[in-house]
Amino acid sequence: MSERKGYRVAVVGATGAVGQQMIQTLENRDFPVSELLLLSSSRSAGTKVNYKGNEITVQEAKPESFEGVDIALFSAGGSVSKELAPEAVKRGAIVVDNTSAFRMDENIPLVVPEVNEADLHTHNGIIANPNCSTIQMVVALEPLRKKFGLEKIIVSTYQAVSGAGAAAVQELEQQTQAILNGDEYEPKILPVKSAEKHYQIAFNAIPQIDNFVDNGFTYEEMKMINETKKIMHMPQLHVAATCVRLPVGTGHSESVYFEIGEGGVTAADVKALLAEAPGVVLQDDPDQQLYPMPAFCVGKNDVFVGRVRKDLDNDNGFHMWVVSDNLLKGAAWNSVQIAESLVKLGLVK
Ligand code: NAP
Ligand code: 3JN
Repeated sequence: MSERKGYRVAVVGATGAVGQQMIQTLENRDFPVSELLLLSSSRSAGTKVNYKGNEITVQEAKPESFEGVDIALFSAGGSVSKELAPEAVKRGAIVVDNTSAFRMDENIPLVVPEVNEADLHTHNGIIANPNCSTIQMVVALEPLRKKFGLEKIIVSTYQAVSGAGAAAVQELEQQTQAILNGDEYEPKILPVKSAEKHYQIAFNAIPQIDNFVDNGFTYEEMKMINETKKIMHMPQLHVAATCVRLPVGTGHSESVYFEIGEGGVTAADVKALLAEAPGVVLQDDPDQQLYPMPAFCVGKNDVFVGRVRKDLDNDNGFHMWVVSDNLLKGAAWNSVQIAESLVKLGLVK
């Protein structure tokens, strides 16, 4: 990285599931931080958080908090981003926003560095970080798109509860314990806290992530569809998604069917490309029962791919299984990686 000595970095949503991972990722990557400002709502202002052996007191996020901040990583929900990200930019900060608030705004780049790092050059102060399910899928598909072209994607997700925040993780743990003990329990968070009905997640699978759009898809599914087209600059790409919540703590899995632009390509060709792809680890050996699983991806920044097969009926069609830590590559690591790219490209003032 070509960089100055350090940047004043703010993490907004510092006490949340994603915010905590952002702080840990800044530390693990040894990101050049001269000062770290941790922001949350008034509820957890005053909480102490450890960073590189020092205790930092969390403060309430306000417009003035961003005076002198160089880089602000936002992960406190869309309404907070809509209100405070422009305030941060007004004060000279560059914002990496992990919410859906600006993702589909045509003036705001939506970036996964392995796919479209160059889009960072077009930023006007805010860069959007895609949805976790989108990120891991496009990292695995991009090398194939580049070499063979890409025409169609049909994806089914198997998503971990940590994607729905710290309260959802607690709900899975407490409900599992209650069911094993034969105790009463009342689901309150999943599938969507604000929805009318809540369902048991322990020992279950819920085919609803976020609320429903009036076309029968959910918002999570529409995020995967629209964000993929924007990141790949392919408005004509055919994409369909079904998103399902599973009783897994961390690590989203995806079954991805895709059709490339040419015939005659073999599964071995696809695996050879994935073995060399940036950010991808190929784990694919049926003879050795080698394939990615979420429990073994937790804490890792990579996207793990396995079960690569050629479709039996379509010469252009392939299937693969894609797993990643949704809080890292899906959120915190992709955001910090964007910040690293901004520094590398000389785009931070
Ligand atoms: P979480 O565990 O519930 O944490 C929410 C965080 O936001 C907490 O730090 C909370 O502070 C803070 N917050 C809430 N209201 C605030 C306000 N008015 N002002 C300032 N801070 C406020 O949620 P999470 O799982 O970390 O997710 C946070 C957000 O990240 C989500 O809403 C979503 O937009 C985004 N996200 C993105 C992805 C992705 O796919 N890229 C994945 C998950 C989440 P307190 O402790 O004070 O309440
Ligand atoms: O449920 C998941 O696994 C991912 C959830 C992401 C999420 C949760 C609440 C609000 C988002 C997101 O990043 O798309 C948002 C949002 O910002 O819309």
